[in-house]
Amino acid sequence: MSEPESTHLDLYTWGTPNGRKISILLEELGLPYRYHAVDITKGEQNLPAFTRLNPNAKIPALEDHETGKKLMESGAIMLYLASKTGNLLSESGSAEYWNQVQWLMLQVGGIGPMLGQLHHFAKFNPGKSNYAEARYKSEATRLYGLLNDRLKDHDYLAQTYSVADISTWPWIARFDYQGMDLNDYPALKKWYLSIASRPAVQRGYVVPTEAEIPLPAR
Ligand SMILES: N[C@@H](CCC(=O)N[C@@H](CS)C(=O)NCC(=O)O)C(=O)O
Repeated sequence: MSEPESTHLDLYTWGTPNGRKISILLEELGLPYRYHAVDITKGEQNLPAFTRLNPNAKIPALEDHETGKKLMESGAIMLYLASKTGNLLSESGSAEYWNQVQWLMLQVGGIGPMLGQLHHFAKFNPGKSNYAEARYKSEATRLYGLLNDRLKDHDYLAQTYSVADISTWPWIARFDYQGMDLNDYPALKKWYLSIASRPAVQRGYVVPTEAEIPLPAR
């Protein structure tokens, strides 16, 4: 992982899917950055030092001292970093660009919120709402099926490895929290394992704290 003496990028993050998207992307892009742990289990996302960057009080947030830009929302941060470098996002306005953006938006607007709620109800608060557990489990099942169908005849969500895969992958890395078995989704499992083997993904996964990439049992 990069912890350079000199960089203009500061990432504020925690070891969750939304945080890992950005550290993985920074590693894939080869951009030097400093990272700062914002422990959301201790409420640090609500401290003024963080809400000056993201008034919505959620990680991740990025500060670019070169441009003076402060950014909240993982999807916006991904578009910003990829556009800045011209990598992992196709030329703006091209057919492939919109292909990548639609899968990125599906993650930000659908996959993340649905799977995140499944974590809340099924993993951390089981038994509190049977309705919510069933609702979010059925959404997870539907979304895993959608991704698996897409990946049956594509190596990546768009044509080539892009911000779309990087934003979705850390959510699938929580398959255990979601009670999902990747063996039921062979194309998704193949995609998951191939991305898990990328050195940049392995470096980005352990920001800001040590963690093991979960691997399916067989
Ligand atoms: N739409 C936001 C969601 C960010 C988000 O939900 N972050 C979670 C961690 S994965 C968080 O900071 N939770 C703390 C809280 O809800 O107070 C994004 O994509 O950046």
